[in-house]
Amino acid sequence: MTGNVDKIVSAQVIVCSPGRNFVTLKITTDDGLVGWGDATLNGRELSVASYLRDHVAPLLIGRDPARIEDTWQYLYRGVYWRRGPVTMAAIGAVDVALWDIKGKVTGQPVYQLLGGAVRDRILSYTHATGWDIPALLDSLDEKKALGFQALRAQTGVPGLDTVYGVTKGGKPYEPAGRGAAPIEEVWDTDAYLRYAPKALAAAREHVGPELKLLHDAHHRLTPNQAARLGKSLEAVDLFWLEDVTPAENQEVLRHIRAHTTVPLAIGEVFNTVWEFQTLITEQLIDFVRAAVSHAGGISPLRRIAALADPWQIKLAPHGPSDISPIALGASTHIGLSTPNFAIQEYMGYPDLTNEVFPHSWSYADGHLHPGDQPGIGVELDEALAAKFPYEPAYLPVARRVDGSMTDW
Ligand code: EZ4
Ligand code: CO
Repeated sequence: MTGNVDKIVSAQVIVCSPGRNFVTLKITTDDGLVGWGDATLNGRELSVASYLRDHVAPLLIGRDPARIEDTWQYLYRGVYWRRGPVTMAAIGAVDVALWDIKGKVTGQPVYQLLGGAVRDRILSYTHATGWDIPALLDSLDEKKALGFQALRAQTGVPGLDTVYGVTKGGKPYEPAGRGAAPIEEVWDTDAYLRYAPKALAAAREHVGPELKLLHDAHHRLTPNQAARLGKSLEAVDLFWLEDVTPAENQEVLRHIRAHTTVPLAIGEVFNTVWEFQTLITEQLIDFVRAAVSHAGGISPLRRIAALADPWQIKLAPHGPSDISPIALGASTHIGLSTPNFAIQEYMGYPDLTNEVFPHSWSYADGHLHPGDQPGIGVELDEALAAKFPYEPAYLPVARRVDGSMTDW
């Protein structure tokens, strides 16, 4: 080590809304290197921006950008008030930005610094969505034609006007709605349970045995409803059934596991290894769905994957449109270099988002690759981003037919 240690000289937060809101962290070193991180938290963007601007950026100035792990520990252990989505999204942006800088310092893509590629390309899945079964089957065909070999299938439910994961009229699905307050949806789990098995059976019959089919129940079932749904879907041979129950109570997963072999995927709303500990060590899930940004960055997501590996549980990072192309890029470096990685969610981005975040990662034939640019390989076009200022937007909320609130 020479005496000439590099230092962080600025940490700026940029909130932009090219079609949807994104929070981006830009860390600059005194050598003029720039690292980018994603701090987007859907519907709570400004809270993470404030956490970073008001409480993290001042602490980063003067720190050595090479000390990624020490900075992570400092921001996690060093603040007393640890965990939670806002905190961890903020720390995640710092971690990814520092890995980006380390890649640029060494001239290596980040996956090389993580041990190098263990696979040639990263299996990805995207969303097929149709308001009714014929529309779902058309959507499956359309996504298959783009090369996808794994597809999440979601349909509308007769009697309901709005359903998670589904659009009417073939529009791309984007859960957050612009406006000063969340859209209120009416949800009926019984109606869903009457229809979803039919729709998924029709989807399997349509696509044949090989295509991987996934489904997201989005936290809406009781343990017993989940167990029954899992049993009824066994012949569909799902790649996974996601977020069957609200995951705060993890004990209920034991009941579900005892009754069905449908593979379970959980964890997009989790943000530390501690929320996965029981699920992993009791083998209550098959796939960890944490997002690189929301789980605190590359460093802790690799630790979660390492914990999962001996239980033969695989990493399948969250990758919806509310994860910016920076976090998606970071996720592809993990996917390429982590042995127990399974699949990356890839909803894709509108053209404008791809222009605002130029990136080296690419999609081809159902797979992603991070590219070989030093660092993460994604940046923000600040001049273009400035043309799209923040607009209030929220995820919907859901009420039961009697008007009471339920899980969205
Ligand atoms: O609802 O990203 O598996 N993917 C998902 C997503 C989440 C949104 C919430 O911001 O469940 O569509
Ligand atoms: Co999900």
